[in-house]
Formats: sequence, structure tokens, C-alpha cells
Amino acid sequence: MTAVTLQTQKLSNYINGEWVEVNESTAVINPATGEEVVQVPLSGDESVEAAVTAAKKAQKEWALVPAPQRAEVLYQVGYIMKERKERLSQLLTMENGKVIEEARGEVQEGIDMAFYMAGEGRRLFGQTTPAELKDKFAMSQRTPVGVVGIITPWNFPIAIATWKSFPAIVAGNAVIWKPATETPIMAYELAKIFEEAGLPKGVINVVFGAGSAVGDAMVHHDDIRVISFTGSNDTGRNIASECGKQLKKVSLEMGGKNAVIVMDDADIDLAVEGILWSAFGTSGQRCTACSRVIVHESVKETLEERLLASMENLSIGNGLDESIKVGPIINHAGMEKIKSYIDIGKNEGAKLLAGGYELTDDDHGKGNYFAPTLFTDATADMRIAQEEIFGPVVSLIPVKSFEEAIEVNNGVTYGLSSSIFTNDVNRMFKAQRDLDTGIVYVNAGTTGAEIHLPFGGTKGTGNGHRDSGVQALDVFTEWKAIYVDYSGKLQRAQIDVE
Ligand code: UN1
Repeated sequence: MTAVTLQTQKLSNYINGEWVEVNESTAVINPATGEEVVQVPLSGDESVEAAVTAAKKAQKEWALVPAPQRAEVLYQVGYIMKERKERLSQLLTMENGKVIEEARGEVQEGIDMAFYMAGEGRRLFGQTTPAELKDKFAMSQRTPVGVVGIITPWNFPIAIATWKSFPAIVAGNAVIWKPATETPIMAYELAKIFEEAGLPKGVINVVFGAGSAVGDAMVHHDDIRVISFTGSNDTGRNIASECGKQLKKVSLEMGGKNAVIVMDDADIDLAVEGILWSAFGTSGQRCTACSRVIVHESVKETLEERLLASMENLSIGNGLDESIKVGPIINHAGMEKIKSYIDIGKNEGAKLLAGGYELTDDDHGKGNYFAPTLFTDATADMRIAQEEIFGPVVSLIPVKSFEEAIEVNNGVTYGLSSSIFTNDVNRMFKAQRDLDTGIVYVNAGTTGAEIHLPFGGTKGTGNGHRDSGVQALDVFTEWKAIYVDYSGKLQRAQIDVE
């Protein structure tokens, strides 16, 4: 693997097609090594103001460009991303820590989104509907909302940004993007790609920052008509209440407490593979990560044994090494949160079967590494079985029946993803109907959503909107109803109906 390098030591905002320096900055740390990767700007209100001014102006022009031509830019973005896939993947591993194979997968998710949404440029379907009056034509079509704000997380810094920015752009909006402080490089690289692809200046603007400074300014700006946010529950709820006060449209995706159900008739080896991949891949730092295994009591011991045996093969380290399966935890705060849940689980009486500690030996000491962890004999109401941990920690909850499994799966405040391993076709269909989550898998783990399907969840996971899929367009467009009367006379709806 030839090591890639960044062209700069300090990133700049991208506003109105210009790279704008900000005085204040903070270090981005590679979680695998503890070393500084780059400095990220700490912007304030004035950067958001400049970005909105640029975006407002650019959006008026951009909305007039025919959608198939807007899509041409996205095709170019896709081609450049494809050409640069390896570079982007390595940089992603350096800032986020995820293992290189997963980084390549994430970049691929972004490439797929580019081509998929570019295709929407030739669809963006509206509807024609029969009018109730004679010689009258009625239709509904999508129109851009204007300037939209997107706030993206560190765990999928490029894929989630593409889920939000690509539909927004193809639909004729301009975008203000606040990327996560921990992972600004993907935003910087993607902004450069937009620039090279020929996106007119001001259509995308990237404003870096830390804490809530930039996000707050975006949420409170009257000219930003939509906020699309993926991140923590607390932040999402604050954004939602602020947006509520202003009647600003908001789309939220705020995590999960996703379960794999293993029934007595399941292929146990397949279930073990599914659990390992979805619980310990990305070190459990996915919204879709499996952090509960609801297991039929008759196969509990077999599952425990096989899981423990397979967990021994999980190599932990710097994800740039192709042989590594589990990378680091994003930062110290993430690490402290995971550790606190280990104590909580032990105090609640769950049995710790494996892991439960930070790796501090010479090979790992400088990075933030946590051993893949397995609790068993957890009960559905324990905090480790209810709250999102965002780390490589999974808890087995034994149940007596299929019905109980479904009830336990649904008995949490989140509703993002769920999975069932069974070979009984009736159970498969009942489960897909009864599992109260936005995503359901049969005989696969809880991760691995594809970009052309809607991504999001029920209950506390969000507020009913979806990322990716054609459904993402609903966030970034308004429906306009249009009536054309060609009767040559005044026809009053509801009154002059013959
Ligand atoms: C996330 O963790 O927020 O389905 C996104 C998956 C990935 C996306 C995860 N395609 O696990």
C-alpha cells in the first residue's frame, strides 16, 4: 500500500467556491496512533453568514439548470471518487480509524450514491392527477426548498455526507455542510471533488467547526430552510426543538439499539458470522451496529461457545494494516463512555464472558483500542440492553419463544435496524412484519444498508424522514400542486362541478 499524504497541514473552509482560511483551529487526531493528522478550522457565525449569502445567490441560478444537467456534475463527482477511491479510503482510515476494507466499502457507498442520485436527474418524478373540472389539468411536482443545512457524523464521514448532499444538489438546492470535527478530511476531499467536477461556486459550502458553534448558527439562520442531521440523540433533540420553534423542516437520524435474534432453528455458524460483523465491525461505532443478541434459550450455550471461539480471531490494531479486523475507538470520550457501560453491565448482574477492557500494551498504547466484549445473561430492561453504547460491546439476552424475541427487540426507545436468523419461512415473514425498526434483515446481521433503499428508523431513532433512497428527496424538496385551466372561463372548484 503506497501511503497517501494530505496536501495541507491546515484545512480551510470552502465558501462560494473559494478556500477561506480561519485563524483558530484544533488538531484532528488519528485514533489508531494518537498522532495529529491535520488542523481543522474553528469557524464562527460569520463563516456561516458568508456561506448562506453565497448559497442563496448560487441556488437561484442552480435551480434553473435543468435537472439532467445538474446530474451531469454528480456523474463527474462519481467518476472522480471512483478514480480516487484508494486515496479517499486511506485518508478515511487515518482520520476515523475504521479498517481499510471497511473504509473502501464506505467510499464505495458514496460512489454508488453519486451515480444513483445522478440518475434521479432524469426522473425526479412528479404526478399528474385528474382534475375534478372539465378542461383543467392538475399535476404535482417537486421543487427545491432553497438553502439546506447538513450536519454529518464522524462514523461515516463520506457516505452519510453523500446521502444528504447529493439528493439536495440534484434537486436544485444549495448546501451548507458542517462536517464532524473529528473527520474533516473527507469533507475537504469531497469539496475539492465538487470543485473539479464543475459544480458552480456557492452550490456547496463547507464550514468546519467544533462544539455547537456552527450548527447553532445554521439552525438559527432564517435562510436555511432544512436541517438534515445524523448524530447523537441529545444533539438531535435540541436541533429538533429549535427547528420546531422556527417551523424549519428537520430530518434526524440518531442511532439505534439494534438486535440480532437467533432462533432455535437458525444456522448458528451463519448467525455467529452475522453477529461478529455487525457487532465488532467499525468497532461497533455504527448506528446500525448490533449491540444485543436475543437468543432462544435452547441454543444459547452453543451460540456463546461459538461466538467466543470466533472472537479470538479478531485482530485489533491500526486499520491501515490489511490483516486487522477491529480498529480503534474514535476518541477518549468514546472510550470513557464504553468503559462506563462495562461497569454498568457488571453492576446490573450481566455476566462478562469476554473483553471489557482497554488495550494498553506496547502495540496498542498510543491508540484508543477496546477489546471486543461479550456479556451474557442480560435482561431486556438492563441499561446495557437499552442504551446505545457505540462500541464493540454486545449483550446476549435469552428468551423462551419467537413472540418474546420480537417483544424484546421492540422494547427499546430506538428503532433503526433488526435482524433474525431462522430457517422457518413463516417466522421470516412474521418477523419482517412485526419488528418495529426502519430496517429489517433476515439471515444477515444488522449492518449493511444499500444506498438505493431508505435509511432511517422508527421511534427515538428519528422523526420519520429517511436518508438515501429516493425517499431522501422528500427531505430536500417541497411538493407543488399546479392547476392549468384551459376552459377559457372561470371554473370554481367544488362548486362548478357538473
Ligand atoms: C451509520 O452507522 O450511521 O448500514 C450508517 C450500514 C452502513 C451505514 C451505517 N451502510 O451499516
